[in-house]
Amino acid sequence: MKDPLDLLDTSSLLSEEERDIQATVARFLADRVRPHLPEWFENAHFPRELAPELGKLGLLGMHLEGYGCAGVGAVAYGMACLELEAADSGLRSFVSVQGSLAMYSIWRYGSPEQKQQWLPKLAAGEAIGCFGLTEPDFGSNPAGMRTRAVRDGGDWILDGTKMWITNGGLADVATVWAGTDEGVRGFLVPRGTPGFTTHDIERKLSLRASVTSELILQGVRLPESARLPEARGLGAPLSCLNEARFGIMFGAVGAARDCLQTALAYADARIQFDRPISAFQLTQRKLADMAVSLNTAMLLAVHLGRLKERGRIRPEQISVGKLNNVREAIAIARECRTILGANGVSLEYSPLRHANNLESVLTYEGTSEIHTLVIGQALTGQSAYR
Ligand code: TGC
Ligand code: FAD
Repeated sequence: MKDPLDLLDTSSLLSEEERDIQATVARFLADRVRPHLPEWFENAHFPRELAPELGKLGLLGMHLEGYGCAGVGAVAYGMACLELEAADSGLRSFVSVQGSLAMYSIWRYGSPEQKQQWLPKLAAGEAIGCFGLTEPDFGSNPAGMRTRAVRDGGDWILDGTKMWITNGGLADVATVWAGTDEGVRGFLVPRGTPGFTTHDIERKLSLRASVTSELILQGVRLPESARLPEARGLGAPLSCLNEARFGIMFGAVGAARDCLQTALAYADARIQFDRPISAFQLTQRKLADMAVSLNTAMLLAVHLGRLKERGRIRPEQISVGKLNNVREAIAIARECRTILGANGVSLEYSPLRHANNLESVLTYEGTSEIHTLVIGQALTGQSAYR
């Protein structure tokens, strides 16, 4: 059946394989996840047992080649993110952090032994990874990080704190970025390493169905074999962010689509002044404006996905996608909430849950201000961060 929200037939831009992947993910979520989302959100619960199921579906590190990863194209990966975030941003975040940050950092910068040790388990969801870049005093400006790694004979000693780390409290292995005398370096810190503890952040109003933690490193001794040998400088963690930001650009479209589907159905069923509220011009204006934004966000995502598949995407183009699509998605989620009236503030309906989640998405992986400045720098040649 034709989807009325796909005004521009954007689905015709997808291959059969991409549509199949999208449909498989959507079916899994409908059966296994959607019925539980309000409860998970309310109880601030991420079901760890989902990890092997996501692994079995091939969703963990799905755009990476080898080591049990599915090796699909960028748009197929994006469509999986879209469906995951149509359910809940917390779920997409789990998959993004596992595949695009934790696994990608090892896949791109790890030694053959590190790849063999971690990637197959992470791809299967038998192990969970996290990625620690942000610190309490350094979020948008990771160059200032205080976490230090100092050589001690053949070993390294790490000290510092990472903050707001998705999957931190669940992770079997953390990719931790630290300053050294030679610049920023990455380290793999297994759970249980003496001196390494995590502390989950509570009372979040956003991304509640996701674990977010503080990582504390106090005199953590690691062998040289725990260092990611190919990662040199801040460019290494920033290159991992490109991967995750790419998935978010598609994910945000999914959250927006779910809100708009909910609002459209509600507007059709809800009668006021003896008419469905969908028959009022003011409601139709909201719906039409949102459908235009949704479709243009989707076009942008697919276009950038095709550039990525050709190996031609640039960081500032990913910033355009992340900035636009998250900004549009949060505006859509809030507007849909208004169409639901009082029911819009209930967890029985998804728009306000999505809007609250998107507050985090607007901030993490580079705030909207940082992406604006990335684009500004690409336009003018001038860096305005400092
Ligand atoms: P700058 O001097 O511009 O760059 C330092 C080096 O990095 C290179 N570089 C990049 N390389 C690859 N991809 C990119 N996007 C890159 N951006 C910069 C650059 O060429 C340079 O290389 P080299 O060889 O010359 O040393 O760095 P800066 O200190 O001026 O900062 C630039 C800025 C502000 C854009 C950057 O710091 C930034 O992106 N800040 C935002 C931080 C951020 O996004 N943190 C996210 C943490 S992870 C997370 O939020 C996970 S959320 C959970 C989920 O994903 O679901
Ligand atoms: P700040 O950098 O302090 O920014 C505060 C405000 O100042 C923002 O509006 C910002 O745009 C603005 N600002 C900062 N600098 C400038 C400037 N130069 N010009 C104009 N405005 C500026 N991090 C990880 O490393 N790993 C994770 O897995 C992870 N998961 C997260 C999960 C959640 C739920 C959240 C909320 C965050 C997560 N983060 C993670 C952290 C996230 O990346 C940071 O929150 C983000 O980079 C912003 O940093 P900050 O919160 O310290 O804000």
